Amino acid sequence: VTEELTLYHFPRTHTTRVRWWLEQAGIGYRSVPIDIRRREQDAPAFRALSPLGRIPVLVDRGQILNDSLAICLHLGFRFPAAALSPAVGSPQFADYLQWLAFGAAEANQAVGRCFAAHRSRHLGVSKTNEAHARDSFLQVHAIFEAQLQKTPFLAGPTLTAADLFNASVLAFADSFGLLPGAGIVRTWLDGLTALPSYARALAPDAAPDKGP
Ligand SMILES: N[C@@H](CCC(=O)N[C@@H](CS)C(=O)NCC(=O)O)C(=O)O
Repeated sequence: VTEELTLYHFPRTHTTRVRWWLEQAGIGYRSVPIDIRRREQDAPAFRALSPLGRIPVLVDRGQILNDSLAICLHLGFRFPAAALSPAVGSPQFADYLQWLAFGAAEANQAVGRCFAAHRSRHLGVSKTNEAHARDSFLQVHAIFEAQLQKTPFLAGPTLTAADLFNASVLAFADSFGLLPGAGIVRTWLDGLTALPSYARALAPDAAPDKGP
């Protein structure tokens, strides 16, 4: 385990994108589950790390990072040998930044709006709101389809953290039936979620240091 890294996380949240990064790269970390259903994020000690009480948080040699996009970018610079981040300044690096930002903002927001509508269905959310949310997701989905028709991975010929990040968002969309069942996005997502690192990232308390 890399004792320098501590990850505060919980399965099936924004944490997955970060844990997937570490698991795919084979980098050990101290793992601290924060059960947000039990509101463990409200503990003063945790609020000191994340004032809004949000996960994930990564503490790296005392440096606190409390946003999943910032953490993924940081890890790319910190562990270049993991090769999940293209060479800085290359055209692929620009694509990688573009797709990471797209995942953190546009895709995340579209899926989040659909999830909110889905979850409050029984409360009588207006059909118009739900349809609007679905439309914005379908636009985002079409952008992924178009890109993956051009390149095998979002930022070009090789897997990058932009794939893991966006696949986490889309796997969440899939978990409540939002993702279309066919298409190139589905094939790309199925390939990524079949990676052993994905199962490890979702395990209730991944402890890569424990060994067999
Ligand atoms: N910008 C943050 C947002 C993180 C976020 O929304 N985390 C949610 C779980 S997916 C959370 O911690 N919710 C608990 C709360 O807000 O009390 C990131 O992506 O890291």
